[in-house]
Amino acid sequence: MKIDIPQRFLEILKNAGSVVVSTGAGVSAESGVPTFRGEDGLWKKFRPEELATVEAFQRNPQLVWEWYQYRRDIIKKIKPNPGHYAIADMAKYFDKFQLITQNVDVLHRQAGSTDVIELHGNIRRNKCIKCGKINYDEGFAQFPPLCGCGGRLRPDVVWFGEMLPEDDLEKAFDVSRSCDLFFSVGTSGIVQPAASLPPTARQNGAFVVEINLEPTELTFVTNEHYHGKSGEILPVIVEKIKQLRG
Ligand code: BJW
Repeated sequence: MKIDIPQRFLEILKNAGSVVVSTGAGVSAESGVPTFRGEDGLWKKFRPEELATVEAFQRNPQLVWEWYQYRRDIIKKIKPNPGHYAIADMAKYFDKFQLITQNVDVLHRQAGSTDVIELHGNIRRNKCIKCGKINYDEGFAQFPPLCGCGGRLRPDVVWFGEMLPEDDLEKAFDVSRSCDLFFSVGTSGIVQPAASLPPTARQNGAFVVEINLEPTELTFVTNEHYHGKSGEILPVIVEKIKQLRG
C-alpha cells in the first residue's frame, strides 16, 4: 500500500523525541473483534444501558456476565493483526513512547507492546465488588461468579458513568500534553475522557495524526489523517520510520 507522507510529517517522524499512540476498537477490527458503533457495531445489537453500567450489573448480573463471557470467547480465539504489531515495533524507534488504549482485549500485549495504559480495563480480569480483589479466573464454580469473600465478581472493565483508573488517566493526559507526535487510531472519538486526549496533545503543540476508516469527531483537531485500515496504514508508516531513524 502507498500513502502520501507530506514533508512536515516526514520531518516530525525523523525528529520526534516523544510519541503517543492512542487506540480504539477499530485497531482490533481486522482481528475479528467487533467495534461498538457503526453498522456492525455491538451497540447496534445490544443496549449499553442494559450491559455496560453498574445499574445494569446490579439489576441483572447473569445477563451482563453472559455478554462478557460471549465476548471473552471471541477474544480467546483471535490474534493481533499487522496494526498491533506495527505499534509494538514503532516503540523501538523513539526515546519516549506511550501506548494508550481504550480496548479491553489485550491484543496489544499479545503483539509485544509492554507498556500499555488500558484506560477501560481488561476483559480477562475479574474484580470483586466487595473486597476489590482481582483475579483472572475463567472456569467459575458458580455463575454469576462470587469471590472467596462472598462478594460478587465483575469484569474489570470501565462502564459508562464510572471513573477511569485515576493514575492511568493522569499519566495518559501527562504524556499527551508533552509529546511531539500523537496518533489517534481506530476510535470514533465519542467517548470521554479518552476523546479529549488528541485535542489536548494538539493544544500543547503535538503533531496529531488520525488513522481511521472514516472521518470522526476528532478529524478536525488533526494535522494529518489517513482514511483506511489501520492494519494496512500503520505498517507503511513504521517502514518509513525505520528508513528515517533505523
Ligand atoms: C477502523 C477500522 C480499521 C473500524 N482501521 N479504523 C462529557 C460529555 C458527555 C458525556 C460524558 C462526558 N464525560 C463523560 C461522559 C459520559 C460517558 C461518555 O463519554 N459518553 C459518551 C457516549 C457521550 N463517559 C463515561 O461514562 C466514562 N466515565 C467518566 O467519564 O467518568 C466520569 C463521569 C461520569 C459521568 C458523567 C461525567 C463524568 C466511562 C466510559 C467507559 C466506556 N466504556 C466502554 C465499554 C468498556 C467495557 C467493554 O468493552 O465492555 O468502552 S463503551 C465503548 O466505547 C468501550 C470503548 O472503549 C469506547 C470507545 O469506543 P471506540 O474504541 O472509539 O470504538 P467505536 O466503535 O466507537 O469506534 C471504532 C472506530 O474504528 C470507528 O471510528 C471506525 O470507523 C473505526 N474502524 N475498523 C481503522 N480496520
